[in-house]
Amino acid sequence: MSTSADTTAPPLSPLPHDTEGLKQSIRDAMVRFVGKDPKQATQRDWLDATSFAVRERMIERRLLTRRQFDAEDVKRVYYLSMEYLIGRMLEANLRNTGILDETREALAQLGQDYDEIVAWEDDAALGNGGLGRLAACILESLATQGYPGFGYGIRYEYGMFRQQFEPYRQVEHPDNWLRYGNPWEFPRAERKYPIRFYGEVVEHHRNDGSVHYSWEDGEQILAMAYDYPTAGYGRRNVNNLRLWGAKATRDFDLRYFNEGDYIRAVADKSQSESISMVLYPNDATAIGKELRLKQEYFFVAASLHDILDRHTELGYTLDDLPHQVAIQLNDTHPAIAVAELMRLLMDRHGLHWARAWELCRQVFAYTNHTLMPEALETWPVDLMTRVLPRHMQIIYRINHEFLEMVRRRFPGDEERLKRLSLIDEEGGRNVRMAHLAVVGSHQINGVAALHTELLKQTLFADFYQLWPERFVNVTNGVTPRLWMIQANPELTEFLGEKIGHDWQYDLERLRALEPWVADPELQQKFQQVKRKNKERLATLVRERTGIRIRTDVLFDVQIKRIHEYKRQLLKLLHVIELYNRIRDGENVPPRVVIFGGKAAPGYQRAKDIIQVINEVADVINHDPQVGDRLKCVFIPNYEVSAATVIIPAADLSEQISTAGFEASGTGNMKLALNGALTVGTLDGANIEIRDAVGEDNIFIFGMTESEVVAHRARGEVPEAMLAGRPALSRTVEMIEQGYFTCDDNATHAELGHYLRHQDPFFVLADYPAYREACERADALYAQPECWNTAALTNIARMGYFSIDRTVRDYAEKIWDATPEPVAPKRNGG
Ligand code: F55
Repeated sequence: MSTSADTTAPPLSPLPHDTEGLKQSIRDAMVRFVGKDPKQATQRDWLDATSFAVRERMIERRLLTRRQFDAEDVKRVYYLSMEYLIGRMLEANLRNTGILDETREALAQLGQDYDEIVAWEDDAALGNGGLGRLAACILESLATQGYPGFGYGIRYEYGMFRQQFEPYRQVEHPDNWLRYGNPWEFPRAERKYPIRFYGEVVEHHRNDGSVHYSWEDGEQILAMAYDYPTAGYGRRNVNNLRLWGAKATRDFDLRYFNEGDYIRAVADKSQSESISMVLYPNDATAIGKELRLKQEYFFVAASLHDILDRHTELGYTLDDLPHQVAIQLNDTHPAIAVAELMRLLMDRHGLHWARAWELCRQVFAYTNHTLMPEALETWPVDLMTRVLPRHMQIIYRINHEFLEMVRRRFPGDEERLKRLSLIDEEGGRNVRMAHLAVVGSHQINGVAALHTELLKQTLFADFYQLWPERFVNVTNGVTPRLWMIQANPELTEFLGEKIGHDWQYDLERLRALEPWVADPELQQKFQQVKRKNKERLATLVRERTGIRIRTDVLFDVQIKRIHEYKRQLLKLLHVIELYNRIRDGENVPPRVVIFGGKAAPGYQRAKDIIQVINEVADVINHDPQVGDRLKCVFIPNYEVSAATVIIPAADLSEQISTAGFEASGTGNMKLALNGALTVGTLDGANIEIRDAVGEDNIFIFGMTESEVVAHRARGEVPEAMLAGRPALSRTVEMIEQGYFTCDDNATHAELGHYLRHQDPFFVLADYPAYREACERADALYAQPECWNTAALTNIARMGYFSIDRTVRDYAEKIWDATPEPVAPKRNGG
């Protein structure tokens, strides 16, 4: 199959990629797009003008990439995700387009400071945490490796909230990231699809006896496409991220206008446009809100409509779908796609159930990111019936056919049927979206080896028994372009001098560093790089918190969403113990402890943890007896752009979740790649990191997953762990007695009580082992040669955790897709 598109002739004459040409483009853009005299321009104006100059060059390559894909018989990969945690786009786009140095120089010649200009850009924070950042890394890698990958998501007008402390408690401020417009997006007014909600299903009986269904009435809104080009690094491939924004339909407006109710019409318009208004800031609990269900269906329906349109526009038939299209579901958030594709294939294209189902299953695959019961999405049958009546019908039919099959394989096993059913009948009837995703997919993957094993043994055990071949592991990864080349330019240069640049495309090549990890000269350089990065971070800390930190001590970093299972409290107990030992006159090795992360606004326990960390930090940081031997900072508003400053400065990476709860983690990979040593539990990808870097180069501690299960079964009171542990007892007492607060004893008392009597994630039980692991870290840090050897060994052995390997795993194990590079690996125009 091929179209007659001319793949060679550029759509327009290519733009120059040298400094002079860029300078000209930036100056032109300032006048033509920003509308300003360069003499009057602000730094934000320069940001916009520069962005326009880059985007011109990207869109050129985007059109060529598209032409090539259309002309060749390539299988396309569609990534459906409610979240993309992208961060700032200018630097990423410059870097991947290969014109960063030239643009820096062009701006300098225009009298502008590049670093100051890029800092004006707001992060695109269209995600909560790991899941959203993974989606962004995957898109970048698809483009870099030349895969025909397309991202679909929602253009939230408000992204992840901005976090402030007032002065200790988290307060959320809206993230109005689009308020000054966005130079990176291409609004596609012609790519608008009507999306229906509510209404009813009408049965049509045909003469041949067959029954057909249509979904009618209800409300319609429009999904309009906004395209964000995504450039590959060192290649000319530019892929597309298509985000949907909600628009009221004209018809909908007219109805009221005709009745003369102008105000009502305008008000309703903004109500229907509210679907894409805001990202739900929850990272670990399902959101049982009607608006959330509508968001999910809205972006899924628009995306599938778009996918099928493109498929048919290219001249393919529905029978070609499995050969041309792979759709990856990023968690269950887009799982309604299974029912939607069935609806489209049957109600719109007239396929029979069996054929439609076959196609569906060959197209979809599902990535699971959590085992935690409270994070598993279920929707009340009543709600689903009201909002998506046809989909509910289809889900019933899918369930019926599925359970019939199970009955044949396991006759008389009613309990099994209940466990497997797409409908949970306990406590009201609810649709289990994970079950819908599993039955509708040909492959289901976990995101780290342990996680996938646990999926098979627990959450999906019954499904695994039915279809063992459908379950695969794809361990997460991170993009070295953002998390090394951009975040750590000095380390990048240092690596370049020693081992060249091949690792940028094939991270396994970092291994070439291994013969030199103990080399004194290399170690000295590495230490200099770390120190510079610490100074960069110290500046950010001073700007954001007013706290001054020294840069000649161990930087101990825990950056991630705040959650009980991630155990920020475990780190806090250690900080308090260090404080006590310093006050007792002990000679404790100096350190700076850095926290960063947001709490879901409705997650009171997480918010209490933030407050108490801030209060403890305040006491410690102002105690003259402590001085600069211990500092504790909670950096407000942790986001991608802050992560790129924090991660390269870290010595110690805290990955201390209760074993069995962190599906994978990806911060663990970013930190180790930048030469931080991990103190961690045997959880998620920590296990694979240990296997890669070697036991001597990581500080593993605490209960294993099976020990956690056994410990829980024993049902001991957490308090019992305090017996014979005077230092830990004192720490807990100080919290519960309000030592660190002048006005909020209640929160502290409550948190102390929680540790003593509930402690659902075994902070107290793991504390002794954790403390001991931290001491091992201190002891190693006291021997710089040994520490640096271990840190450099970590870097050399992190190749496996490249997102490029992850994406190749998906391509081979799940998508059956091959790369289609537009040009050989080389930067430039
Ligand atoms: C977002 C929305 C909802 Cl409703 C539920 C969860 C989330 C979310 O952000 N989850 C998330 O970030 N999960 C994380 O995914 C990472 C990538 O696979 C893992 O590394 C990490 O272990 C997992 O917690």
